[in-house]
Amino acid sequence: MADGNSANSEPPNREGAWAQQAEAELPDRREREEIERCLTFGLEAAPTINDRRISTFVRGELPHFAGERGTFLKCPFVEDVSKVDDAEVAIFGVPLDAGATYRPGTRFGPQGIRRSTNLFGTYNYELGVDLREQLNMVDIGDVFTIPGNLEKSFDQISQAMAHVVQKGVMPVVLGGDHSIGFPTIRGMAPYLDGNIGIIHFDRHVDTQESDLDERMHTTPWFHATNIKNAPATNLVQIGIGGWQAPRAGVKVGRERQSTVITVGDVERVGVEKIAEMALEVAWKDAKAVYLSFDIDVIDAGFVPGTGWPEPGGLLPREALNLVRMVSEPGLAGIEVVECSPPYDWAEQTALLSSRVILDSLATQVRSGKLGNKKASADRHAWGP
Ligand SMILES: [Mn+2]
Repeated sequence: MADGNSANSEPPNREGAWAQQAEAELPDRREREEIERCLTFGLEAAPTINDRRISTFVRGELPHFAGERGTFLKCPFVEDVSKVDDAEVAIFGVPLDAGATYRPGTRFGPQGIRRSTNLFGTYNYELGVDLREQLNMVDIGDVFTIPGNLEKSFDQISQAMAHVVQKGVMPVVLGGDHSIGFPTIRGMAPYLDGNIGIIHFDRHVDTQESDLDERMHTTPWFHATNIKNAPATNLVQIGIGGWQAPRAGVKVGRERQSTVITVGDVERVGVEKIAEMALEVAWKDAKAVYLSFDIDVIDAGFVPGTGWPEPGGLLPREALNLVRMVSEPGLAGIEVVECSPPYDWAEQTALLSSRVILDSLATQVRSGKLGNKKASADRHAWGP
């Protein structure tokens, strides 16, 4: 366009322009605290270093290639989980692949997802959110799962979930294979005084009763929707389709009236309408909504590191758009599952897994559903 600079060519509601201004309103207190801590604990830098915010030993966010803390986004670690209630959001890993029926490796999912966050800062341009400044989020480490025993692992997962939810903290779960969808819901359901809706992103329905004679990662929603306050009528499944859909699961979905949305539906109807529809189903007479995101919902070309890659899935930007839209009214919890680092290369499956969590949390901060709880204990903390 020859006339690119005239006022007439400015598109309405240009996000780029809004975000450029929004950054000016963000606080920087937590960043300043971090730099101070780096200098105290990591020693002041050598005299030739001009930027005096740099320390001798890495103790903070920078540089991104070093100083791995083993937490999600290098956020504060809380060792004593009895004190998790000082946080608003608690991240924890569920390293499990006993429920995988094809490629294993999701026991390394939490490790891979956390490591991938080394590439990200705490600020997102389009959303105008800085998590370090605005969200009191902690990492509480991993659940002690029992390799080779699904049911014992489920009990550990439900207990961990119940602990966090009971403390009034929002859980964010780094999976693990998708069998964990049942014990996570089972852990939180008793603490909600009403129904819970589930927004489930996946290429697979995961609604059959058993697979290979056990409650594998193809079965979570059969068992979760047997829980009284987690009815299948509040289960909406987005991205379903392809050649990996067991007919037994389809039958159960039909009988229990889950709502299935295919990739073709997303393409034809558009992400905005689909998000509206998903929210309507999930929130109908429900008290809370949970997001269960299987990374294999994204086209296999983008997510090689997963248990059952299925070509023809969502594009990353469609998926992230949908995640942001369904997160806006607030969520009771999030799980991202099926990231298998041994099959991942260049970390792209882990990076996308992290983005789902980051974009959802930041959207909830922006819509005012998160970002309201201050840390009160005397600890290294993020947020207001
Ligand atoms: Mn799947």
